[in-house]
Amino acid sequence: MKMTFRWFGEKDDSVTLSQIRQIPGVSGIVGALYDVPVGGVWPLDEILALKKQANDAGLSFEVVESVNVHEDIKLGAPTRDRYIENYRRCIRNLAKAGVKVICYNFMPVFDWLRSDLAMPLPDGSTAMAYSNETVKKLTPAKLAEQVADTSNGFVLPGWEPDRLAELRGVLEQYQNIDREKLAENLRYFLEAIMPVCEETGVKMAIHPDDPPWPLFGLPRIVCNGEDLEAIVDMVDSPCNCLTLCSGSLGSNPENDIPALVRRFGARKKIAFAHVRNVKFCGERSFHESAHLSSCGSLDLYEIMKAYYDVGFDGYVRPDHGRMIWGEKARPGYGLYDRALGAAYLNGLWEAICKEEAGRR
Ligand SMILES: [Mn+2]
Repeated sequence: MKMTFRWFGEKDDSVTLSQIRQIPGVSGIVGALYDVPVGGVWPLDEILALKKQANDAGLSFEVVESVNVHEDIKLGAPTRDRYIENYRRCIRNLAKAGVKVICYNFMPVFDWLRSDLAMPLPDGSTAMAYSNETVKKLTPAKLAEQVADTSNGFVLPGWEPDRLAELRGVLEQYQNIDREKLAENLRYFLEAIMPVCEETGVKMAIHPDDPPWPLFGLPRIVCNGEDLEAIVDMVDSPCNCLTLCSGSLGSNPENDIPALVRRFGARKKIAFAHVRNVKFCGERSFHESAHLSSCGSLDLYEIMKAYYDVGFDGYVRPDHGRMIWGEKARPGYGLYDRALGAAYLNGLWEAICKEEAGRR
């Protein structure tokens, strides 16, 4: 298991590489180039510069999150082949810089959604939350506005102004896209890029939809075990893998996370693990919580035990954290609570490893 930490770059992150380097057990960053528009090719020199920055700070850079998929690919538009060719070139450039895993998602329009980016918790911290009641009352445009107003001045991934400017037009284009069509477009994309992945050894790791249910009538195809199974079977390749995000999938109590880890871990389909906790607050409603099992609805010990049992040796990150100790940072991406999360996951892992070694 290789513990990593997402980093948004010198310009766009309140957390520094030297702070990340000091979190015990964290060996690398999960990064991206945020200046390249969706659909563009990431320049090799810029990727190498990011890698050098990380390496100079004593951290590896082997995981990218995300190379976003252009909307035309998801829509199956006639222009998609040009964007797919760019994606292939992107994979080649990332491979040249030593990147091993690319996390991506196939969510129409909205990358991820919360109704509240700073819900106060009883201990005085704040966390990102989703209330079905609130979302039902808002239009997509209103929600986008609300996200922009409460993000502490940061532009959130998936909520970039250029993407939101075209919101209405893009939503209209999806009117003729159902689940089957969207899945077919994913298959087309995967079939086109897998040869490059196999040649370069880069694994594509699809992130589940967050939250894992349809929004505003838009189809969603990465919501549960059945969906994940359909995707890994869509194109048979060792590079067609998953980012198993316990928080995203776990927002639906019907998703049994340890069982999913065992099911897909046994097939070596999990390239990247996002491990965090959520607390259910009613039908399609939840808030993110501290990682500790007793703070949320998921059993993090059982999740880590499942990773151990399937011999998981991939990348993991604590994913999101609450905002604690007065920190001002990108919602979900402060230093303190994610560092606590990493330390806790490392603690569970050490205990599980030693317990199991004693048994043999
Ligand atoms: Mn995640």
